[in-house]
Amino acid sequence: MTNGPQDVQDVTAIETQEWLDSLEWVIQNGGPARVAQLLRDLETHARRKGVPLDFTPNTPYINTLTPEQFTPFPGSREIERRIKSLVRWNAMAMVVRANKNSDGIGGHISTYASSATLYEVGFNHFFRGPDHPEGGDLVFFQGHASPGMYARAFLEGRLEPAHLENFRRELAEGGGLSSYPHPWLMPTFWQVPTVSMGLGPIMAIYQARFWRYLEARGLKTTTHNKVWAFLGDGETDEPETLGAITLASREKLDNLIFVINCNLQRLDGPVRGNGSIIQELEGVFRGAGWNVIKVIWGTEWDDLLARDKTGLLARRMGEIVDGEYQRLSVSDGAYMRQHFFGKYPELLDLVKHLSDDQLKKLRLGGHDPEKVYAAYKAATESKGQPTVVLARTIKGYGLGETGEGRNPTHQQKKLNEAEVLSFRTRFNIPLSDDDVVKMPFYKPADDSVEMTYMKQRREQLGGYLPQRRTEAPALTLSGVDDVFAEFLQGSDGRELSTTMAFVRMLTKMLRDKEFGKLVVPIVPDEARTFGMEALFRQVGIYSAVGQLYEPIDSDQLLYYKEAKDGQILEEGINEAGSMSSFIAAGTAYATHAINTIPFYIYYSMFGFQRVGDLIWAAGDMRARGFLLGGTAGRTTLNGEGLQHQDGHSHLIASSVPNCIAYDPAFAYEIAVIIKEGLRRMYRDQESVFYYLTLMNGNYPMPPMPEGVEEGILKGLYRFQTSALKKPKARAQLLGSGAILPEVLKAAALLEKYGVAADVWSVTSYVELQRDCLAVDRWNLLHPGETPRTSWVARSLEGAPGVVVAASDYVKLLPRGIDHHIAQPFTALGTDGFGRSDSREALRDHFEVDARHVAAAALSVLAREKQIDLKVATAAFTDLGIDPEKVNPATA
Ligand SMILES: Cc1ncc(C[n+]2csc(CCOP(=O)(O)OP(=O)(O)O)c2C)c(N)n1
Ligand SMILES: [Mg+2]
Repeated sequence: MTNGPQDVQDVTAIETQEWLDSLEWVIQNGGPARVAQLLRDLETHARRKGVPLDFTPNTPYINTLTPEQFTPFPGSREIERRIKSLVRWNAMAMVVRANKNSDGIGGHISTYASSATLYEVGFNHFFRGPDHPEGGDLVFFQGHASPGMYARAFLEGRLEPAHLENFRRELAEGGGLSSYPHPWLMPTFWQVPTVSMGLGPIMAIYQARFWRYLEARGLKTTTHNKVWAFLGDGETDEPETLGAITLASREKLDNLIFVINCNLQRLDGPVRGNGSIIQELEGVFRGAGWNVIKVIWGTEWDDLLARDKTGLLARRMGEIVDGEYQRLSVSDGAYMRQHFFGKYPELLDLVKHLSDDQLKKLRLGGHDPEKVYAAYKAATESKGQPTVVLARTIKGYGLGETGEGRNPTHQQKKLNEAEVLSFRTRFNIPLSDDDVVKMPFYKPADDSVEMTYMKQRREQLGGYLPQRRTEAPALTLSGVDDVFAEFLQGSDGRELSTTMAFVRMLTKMLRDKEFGKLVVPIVPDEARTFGMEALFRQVGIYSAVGQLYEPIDSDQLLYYKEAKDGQILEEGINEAGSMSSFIAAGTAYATHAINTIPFYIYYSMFGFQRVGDLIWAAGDMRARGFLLGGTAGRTTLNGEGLQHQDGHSHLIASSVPNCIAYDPAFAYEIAVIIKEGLRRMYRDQESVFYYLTLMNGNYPMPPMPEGVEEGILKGLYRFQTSALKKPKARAQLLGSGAILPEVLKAAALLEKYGVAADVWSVTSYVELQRDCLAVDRWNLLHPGETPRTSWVARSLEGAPGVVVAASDYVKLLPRGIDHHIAQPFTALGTDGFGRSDSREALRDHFEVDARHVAAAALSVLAREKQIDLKVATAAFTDLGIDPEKVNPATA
């Protein structure tokens, strides 16, 4: 008997077949759970015997759901196809017309062209509107697919042709449509801004988690509602897109569905020309614990896969890289036969009964409503896991030779006559050759089958989407004066920081009968930094599962308490996630008609500059709430150095139009500001949000002087008037935040040189500057009328002497108001990278300590000849000011 290679092959084949037969027997008799268990046991056994097994998070490059697992499509395929074609037409016409009317105005055709089926199946069967008896869903639409949403809203009768005509021309007469989803610009339409890639996905994850929080806290039942996030495959390269996906699985967010439009292309070219974005994403999401549903192939492929007994077709499908798929998806049947099936004779055989034309018509999964329907159905029924649907589509689907699947298709804004005609024919739009080239918007009669069907579907699903409502009842805030009263009294000489004062306020707010339960404290692993650990015990940290362990500090009063109804969102070291929670909580008044009040406290340096784009999105989304930049100030945060000491967040804050920013120095200022913020946002329902910097320098908190509330809110008031008798000269010192105590010391120093200095507290350069700019503008537009004056100018009018401003922020902040200060003026600030050192050393380095403030006043007074130059130079020596010192701005 020989034992040659052929025999080995035969034996291997027989052995394989025996194993497969056994498995088949278990599949038939034991069911899927038993099969899975058996395979796990086999794997464990092999590993224990030291067999190295490859780790693969991937499944073959075929649909996740088998044809048997498909639920029959419940709608009318034919009517839905016609509706979809009409949406496609109007979306395309809108962009093309806009660019004809106004060359270069932009817009996107190819993204929606690739995702029309993904959206239409959602609209007709899944997305729940706000009037659904079980509540509505929230859909994050892919930003540059907006033409499709507008086109649908037009067919639904929610937008007029004039709106579509003015796509991207919002300033046109009668208004227009914003390029992308912007609730700020279209506050009754768009709910979430999505076009900054990556922000939609991360916001969606935290949104879904916040819904759980609302339910756990007894504020709203959200059990039946879903958060849908539509994103591009290119968009998944943004770290924000994938950076928080493990939170979704850890929290078992089965109320969250991602739909990734895998058209394999981004703006410049293929997302993964030399690889497979679908397989890559499958691995990432499965590895992170998500339910992954791949929708790659359309129904036409089912028969081929069923007849492919050896798995060769599935193998071939997995061999091809995306760059080649991009070509295959738009090539003709002959090319497919040769290049796709032709690799293996068996596969050629498999498709020999199909003509080239039939091969060309083998659809992809994302363009097949039945496949998409089945995927969404499975996604909505997922238990205990979030779901991602990876749907394969063709970018620019239906746009003809120059658009479909081509690399420049993302930027395509125009179609030539032949392309328009063929689009019309392909999608069966009832327009004649003559009409069609004029690209009219087209809407069938209201009582047509399509319009009736469309409306009925939306009625049954609870109304139109997107649709933004603001029905949250206003809060009365009747107890708010009591909450804050104690902070107006001062601390009786006791030294404390503004952070401590704020935390005490937060503690009191949490106890308020009306709004205490609505307060949402958010921290990114910094609660101890801010002295907030007492709140752990008091209100608990939210955890979907409660506390499954006995905390190590359980014997202590202030232990780390996690609870199902915990109120604090402890986000871990994750400013982007925390900001997404802030947005979810800050917009719940619109999403859920609940006025939750977020207080997000973080290291101020990791706010505006780190997650500035999310803060911008919060502004766009009309979020309300309080951002608290803790450990703020370039010189006030002892020792931390260049990466932690913030001297510019207020500058960036000033660029967000509805962000009201304060740099308060005293507890009573914070009390007045937060009280006003609560009133404006939750009683008067204004779409603004607040930013306050908080410091950890300790000093006594004075009682509030009479009549300063208006000044605190406007940004400037006189805190102290000099009592110096017969002064030689006078100065007005403006101090803010942590530097105000230095300025008070400077005022005392100046008296020694015969200068009487009044001290002003500047709570907000941002607000002062906005007022100045508004006044400037009015005066410009009304040259013939009595000029208006700003709060700064009115406040400082007649105040004698020179003005010196000092803050722990860059000089540009006070410089933003200097044209409204009539007196000689100079600004001190903390421009430059800084150093790790003590507060004292840093304030010397940046020239913002009491000595430098006093010296600056004397310098300006000398230059203005209000004091003798000798007095100033002597003072420089006295105070130890080195005029040749290194410039901190460039050091
Ligand atoms: C943060 C950010 N960077 C860049 C862009 C510009 N941009 C808009 S769409 C796009 C390509 C999108 O590709 P993909 O996510 O695959 O979406 P598709 O259009 O293919 O569906 C780019 C780069 C943006 N909007 N946001
Ligand atoms: Mg793409």
